[in-house]
Amino acid sequence: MSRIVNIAIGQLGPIARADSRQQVVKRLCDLMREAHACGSHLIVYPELALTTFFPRWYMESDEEINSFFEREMPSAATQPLFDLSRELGVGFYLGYAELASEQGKAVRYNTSILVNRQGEIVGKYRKVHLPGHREHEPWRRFQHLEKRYFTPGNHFGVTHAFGGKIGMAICNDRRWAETYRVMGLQGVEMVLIGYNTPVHNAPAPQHDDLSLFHNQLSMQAGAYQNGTWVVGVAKAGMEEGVDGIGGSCIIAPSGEVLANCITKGDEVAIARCDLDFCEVYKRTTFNFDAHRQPQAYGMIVERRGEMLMADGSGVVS
Ligand code: CDV
Repeated sequence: MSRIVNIAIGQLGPIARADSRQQVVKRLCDLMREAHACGSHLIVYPELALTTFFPRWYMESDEEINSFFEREMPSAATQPLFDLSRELGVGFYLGYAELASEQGKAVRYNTSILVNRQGEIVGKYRKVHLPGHREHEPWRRFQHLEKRYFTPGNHFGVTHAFGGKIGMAICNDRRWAETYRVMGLQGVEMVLIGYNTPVHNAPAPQHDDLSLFHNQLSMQAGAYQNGTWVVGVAKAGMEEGVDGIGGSCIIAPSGEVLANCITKGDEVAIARCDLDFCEVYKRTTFNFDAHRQPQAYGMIVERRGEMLMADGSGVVS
């Protein structure tokens, strides 16, 4: 079986609050057709790719909040994307807001799915690292209320698909070494990541100029240190008054960027990815079995925050 996966970035430009699911799905279908014309097997769309990035607004009404969520997948509105996937033989990663029902209770997740070339869902991931805050913080230029609107997921899994081991993460997850390493320990060969990242970081505006650098730095480190391909895909541009970074790219296990978008609008960029290229990293520098020292890493799972040092420095979590 071929170990080459032709990957397409399906970067989106802004989605307005007033845009319907049907309008957005049409844009996703257009990108899929373009990816297919370029010979792609799999197209990767951004985080929360069916609506505007609604956590920028403080809302209290369940009805209003739930209007941004999907109760089923596929739904009537998203079925055309699944139909096109089957027709063209192009799989996809799609981020969306999921309204799940657990023991009769509604639970909201920031979710992504992996769909194979037959248009079937073969993997689901729920965002683990939810950034931002829970309550209204009027001092910010815009809100980032992911902690209010979503429950965190608790698992980084890997799916056997596209001839290899495929992992998923969502936006803020890409900044955390643990995200990649937990999947690296499952032999991941390609990590798919959709994101919405405002250029302006309210708690640390001095980082604004470094937004694109930090985006690429995190994904390149994750790729190299785990010998895996990484595909990062933005929803970019000026959306409802908030500027989002672009910088969508495909990174090889060497840490090198193989392809990237050059706009902040709807754009396809492609790369031919050989999953066997992971092997030389996984069997040498990052041969986990030969070189990792897990007995020295206990703190990673024993505690969440930095510990207070004997001299009183550090942070008490
Ligand atoms: N959607 C995100 O998770 N965004 C965060 C921002 C808030 C920093 C990110 O890590 O890109």
